[in-house]
Amino acid sequence: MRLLHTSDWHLGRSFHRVNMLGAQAAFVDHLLVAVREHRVDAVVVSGDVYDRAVPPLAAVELFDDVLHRLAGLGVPTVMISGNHDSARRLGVGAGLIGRAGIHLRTDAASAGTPVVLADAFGEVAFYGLPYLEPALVKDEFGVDKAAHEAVLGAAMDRVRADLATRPAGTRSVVLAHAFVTGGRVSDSERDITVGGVASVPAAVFDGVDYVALGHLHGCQTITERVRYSGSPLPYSFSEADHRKTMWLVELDARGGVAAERIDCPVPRALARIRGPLEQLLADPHLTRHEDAWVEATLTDPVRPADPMARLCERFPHTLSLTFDPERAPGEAGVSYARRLAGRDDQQVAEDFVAHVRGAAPDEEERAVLREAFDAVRADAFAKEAAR
Ligand SMILES: [Mn+2]
Repeated sequence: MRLLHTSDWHLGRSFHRVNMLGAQAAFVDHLLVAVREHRVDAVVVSGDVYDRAVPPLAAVELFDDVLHRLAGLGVPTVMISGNHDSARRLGVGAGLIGRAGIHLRTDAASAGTPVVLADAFGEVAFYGLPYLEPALVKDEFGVDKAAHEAVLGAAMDRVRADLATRPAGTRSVVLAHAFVTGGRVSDSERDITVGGVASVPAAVFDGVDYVALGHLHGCQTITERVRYSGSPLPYSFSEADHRKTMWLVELDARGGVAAERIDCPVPRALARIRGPLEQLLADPHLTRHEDAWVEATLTDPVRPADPMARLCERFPHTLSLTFDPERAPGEAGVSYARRLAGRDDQQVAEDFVAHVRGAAPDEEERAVLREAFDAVRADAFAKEAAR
C-alpha cells in the first residue's frame, strides 16, 4: 500500500507579514497532483491542519476545497487534529465526511478504533491519535500522571490491544501529533512541555508498522518506521535550511517500509543575513538572496538611520530586522535578545529569580515555577479548544 504522509499545514497562518494562503493553495494543488502521479492509495495528515482554533474563513474554504478534491479522486484520507487545531471544531461533521472516505479522528476516546483499508495483500489498520493534551485526557485513559508519555503510552496500549484481535498479518499505521525524543525543533512549533518534559521516547510506538508523525516542522526520520513529514511550508526563519517535503511510503505485504521524499513547491527562498548595514548592502555574495524572504541582523555598534528602507532597496522582501551590535571584547552588555536566544520560559524565569535574589531557585522552587507554566499552558489549550 502506498501512503502519502504530510502534516502541519497550518492553513491560515502567515509568515511575518506575508499572507501564505496562496502558497498553501499551491501546496494543496501539488498534493493532489502527487496523489495522482504516484498512484497513492491513502493520504495521512498528522495534525495542525489549521493554525488556530478559529481559523479565518479563507482557510476554512481551502480546507473544504481539499476535502472535496480528495474525495473526488476516491483516495481514502485519514486526518487527526494537532495542538493548534480545535479538535471539536475540526471534528464537526466527521461522521458525514467519513462517508466520502475522508476520516477525521479528533477524539481521544476513539484511539483504539482504526480506519481499516485494504490492498491486494490484505488489511491495513489506521489508528488516528489526535494531539493528546495530558491534563485534558488523563481521565479518559485512566492514568494518574498528566504527562505526554503516560497518555500516549495508554493510547498506544489501546492500539496494540485492538491490533491483537485482528487477523494475523494485519498491517498497521499510527498517526500521532507529538514531540518524539531526538526530533529537531524549529521556532514555529508551540511549546507543549508538561512537568518539564515535552518529548516521548519513540519506543511508545513499538508494535506498529509505520508511525506518521506531526508536530515538528522539519522533515525527519526518527527510525525507519517513525517519521515526521514536517510542514509543507516554512513558518519561521529557523527553517531556512529545511527542504520541505512529504513522505511517499511503500508498505509492503509484510509491513516492511520504504520511504522517499516528495518535494513541496517553494514560494520563495529564505535567507538569514548578518553584518553591518553597509556590508549587507555591498557584499556581492549576497546577490543570490536579493529575491528571498530575508531576515537581517544588523551588527552596527550604532543603529544606522532608516535601516529597513535601505535594506529593502536591495532586498525588497526583507521581513525581519533585528539589531545585535558587536561590542569590543570586555565591553559589557550582550543584547537582551541574544541572552534569551535558545532559552525556554522555565530557564528565563529561573535566571530572573537568580538575578533579583542573587541565588538560583532550589529544586522545590523550580517545581513551583514548572507547575505554574504547565497550568498556564494547559489552561490556554483548554480555552482555545473550547472556543
Ligand atoms: Mn505544527
